[in-house]
Amino acid sequence: MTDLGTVRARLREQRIETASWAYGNSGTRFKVFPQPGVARDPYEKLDDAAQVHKFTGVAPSVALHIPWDKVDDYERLAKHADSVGVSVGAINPNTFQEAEYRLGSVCNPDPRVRRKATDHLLECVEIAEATGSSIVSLWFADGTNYPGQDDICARQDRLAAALSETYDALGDGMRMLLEYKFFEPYFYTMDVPDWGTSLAHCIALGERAEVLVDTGHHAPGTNIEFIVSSLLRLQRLGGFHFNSRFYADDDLMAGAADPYQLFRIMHEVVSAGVLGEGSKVAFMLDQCHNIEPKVQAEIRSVMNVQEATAKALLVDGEALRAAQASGDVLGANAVLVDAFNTDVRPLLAEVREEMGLDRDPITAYARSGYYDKVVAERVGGQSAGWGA
Ligand code: PSV
Ligand code: MN
Repeated sequence: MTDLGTVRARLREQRIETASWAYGNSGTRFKVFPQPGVARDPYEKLDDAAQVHKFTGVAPSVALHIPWDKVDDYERLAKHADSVGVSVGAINPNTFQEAEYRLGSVCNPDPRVRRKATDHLLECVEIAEATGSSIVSLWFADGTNYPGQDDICARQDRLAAALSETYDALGDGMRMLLEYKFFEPYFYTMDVPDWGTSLAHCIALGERAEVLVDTGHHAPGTNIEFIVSSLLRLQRLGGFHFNSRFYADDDLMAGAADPYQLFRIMHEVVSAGVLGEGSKVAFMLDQCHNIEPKVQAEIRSVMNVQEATAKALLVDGEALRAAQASGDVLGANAVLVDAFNTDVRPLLAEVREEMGLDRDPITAYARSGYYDKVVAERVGGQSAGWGA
C-alpha cells in the first residue's frame, strides 16, 4: 500500500476543475427551473467557483464555454479570476446553438457553415491565449438522424480538416482535447461517438491532441475503466469530464450514481501513476444542477471525486500484484473491494485540516452565509443559463 504520507500528499496535490455552466440555470428540454442568487455573468460564475475552491482547496480552475462566457475583455476576466483565487481552465467551443448547425457544425455538408464553425474553434484558441488557458476542449454536437442522410465517411474527412486547422493554430504549451459521445443530439450517427474515433483523429493530428472521457457519454454497461486504462497505456488520455448518469447524459453529481465505478476509474489513474503534481490528465467536472443548489452540489462532487481517489490510493498494490500473479481471483478482487469499503472521510478531513481548511466543506460553506449574500445581492439582470 502507498504509505499514508504519500496518500495525503497526493490528495493535497489533486486538482479538480469545475465548469462555468454548472453555476448557471439549467434544466431539460422540458423545463429550466430558475434558482435565486444564480450568477448573471461570467464574472459571477467565477465568484461562485471560487467558493468551491475556498472550501475544498483543490478546485482552482474553471472551464469556460464560448459564447456562454463571452466577454469583451478576456484578460480582464482572467484578472478577475485571479483576484478571487482561481484561474481560467479549459476553453469549450459551442457547436450546437446556432441555427446554421441544424445539419452539423464542422461536419456540415455546406462549406460556409463549416467555415463558420471552424472560425469559432480558432476564436476559442485565441481566447485560451488571452486567458492563459492551456486547453481547448472540443465536443461536437454533429451527427445525423437517418440512414442515408449524409455520407458518414465524408463527414469524417470534414471533421479531420477542421481539427487539423485548429491544431495548427494551438499556441506553445497548448493542447487539444477531443470528447466523444455515443448519442444526442443526433440519434443515428454521431461524428465522434466513441473513444476509438476520437483516438484515431488525435493520432492523425499529433501528440498535443488527446482524448477526453466524459463519464456520462457511454452506453449503459460500458466498462469505462477499460477505456481509461487503454488510453493511459497509449498516453492519450487528456482528461475527464466527471458526472453521473443513470440513463443517458444525465449530468448528475460525480459519484452519485455509481461510486464504485468512479473508484475503479481512479484505480486505473493511480495505477498508471498520473495523479499528483505535474499530471497532464485534466480532472474536470461537467455537470448541470437543475434542481439542487449549485455551489453546494459542486462542493459535494469535488468531495466525491476526492473520496474515490483516496480509496484508489489505499489499494494495496503489492498484495494485488501478488494475488494476480498467483491466479488468486478472489484474493485480487478482495484487495480492491477492501479499499473501496474503507471509510476515507476521516482521512480527507485530516488532509483538509493540514491544508488549513475546515474538515467539512459542506457545513463550512453553509455557515459562511455566501448563498444568502448572493441571493440578496443578485437582484435584477438576467441569470446565466443555457444560451446565455
Ligand atoms: C456534451 O453533452 C457535453 O458533455 C460537452 O462537454 C459540452 O461542452 C457540455 O456537455 C455542455 O454542457
Ligand atoms: Mn462533457
